[in-house]
Amino acid sequence: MQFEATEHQHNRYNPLKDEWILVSPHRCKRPWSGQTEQPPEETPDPNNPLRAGAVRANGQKNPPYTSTYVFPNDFPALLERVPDPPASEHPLFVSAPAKGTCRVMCFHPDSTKTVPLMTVEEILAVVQEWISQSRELGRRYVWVQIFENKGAVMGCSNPHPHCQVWASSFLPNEPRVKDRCQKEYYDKHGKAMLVEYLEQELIKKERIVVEDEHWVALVPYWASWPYETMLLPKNGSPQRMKDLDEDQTRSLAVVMKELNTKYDNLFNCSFPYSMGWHGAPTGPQHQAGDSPHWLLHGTYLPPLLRSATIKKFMVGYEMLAQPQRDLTPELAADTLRKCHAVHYKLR
Ligand code: H2U
Repeated sequence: MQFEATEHQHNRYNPLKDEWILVSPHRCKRPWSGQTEQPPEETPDPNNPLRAGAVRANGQKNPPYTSTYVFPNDFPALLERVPDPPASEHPLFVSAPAKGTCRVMCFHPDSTKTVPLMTVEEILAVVQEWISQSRELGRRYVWVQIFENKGAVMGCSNPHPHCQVWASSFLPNEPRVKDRCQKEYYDKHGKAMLVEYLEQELIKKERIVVEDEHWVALVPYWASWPYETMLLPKNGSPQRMKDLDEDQTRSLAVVMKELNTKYDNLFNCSFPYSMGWHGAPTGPQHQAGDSPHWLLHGTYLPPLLRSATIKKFMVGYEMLAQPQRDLTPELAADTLRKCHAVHYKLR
């Protein structure tokens, strides 16, 4: 019997995280059936605290903002001024200092305007604010994590379009592993892993969902979530968000709108996900261009599997062994690529 990636189970290697993913395509021989039952619409609370002019939990009033609006998280997981833990006395009981700051960033004054329903200009304002936040906080902190939790299924507390920015004095696990893996690849091959990866993907054209002159949105070869995608810049190898030029910034807004439109059209719902950005570490120890092993990239991690209400659970085998998926990344990319380019609410 000849091996067929669309038929036969196999492991795929994720070189960014030094992890394996089990792909079991024989479990879903039938392609996606087009099931689109309606999920409950997430109607924004008219008194939601992220709205322009709303009074937040700490009693402060938001200004009547008209574009993006950033404020300090009223319940921050990281504070700037706290005492350090004592030196560890045993190698199995190690603690380390953790300092930082947490901010909330509203994308738009209108609570119903999610990214795919925003104009390119409005999304551009979001991207510009991301660049400005990472530039400012990156002067002081080694890591600035921009992330968006979207949808109740992802634990998002508020449907108002927003993301969070957590800056920390330490390199968290995910970027620490990605830094190590990309460095090892660069030292061995003399080329950034993701630059080489994107070149290969552009030749193979099997997993691309959206593409323009400056950006590619693709389902990574090693994706764990059913419709996971990665946003990769084509030109200039930007290492950090602040390295993006004007054309790349605008193009990112266009590609984000197209990708998010396809996501919403996949199951006719406001597509839930966690997304965020990873680039070279920052802080006073780092200078522009000092991390040629890094390529800035965005990651979308959506949980939905078969419909607006049927999600993939990363439980049992995933928690105790390794991630497993039925749908191949190629089929996921093909299905997303074929989704309508105009949002279902705007047709
Ligand atoms: P989600 O992105 O997970 O929905 O979280 C929204 C954040 O907004 C959450 O971290 C903050 C919460 O602490 N928040 C405030 O800072 N002030 C408020 O009045 C409400 C929510």
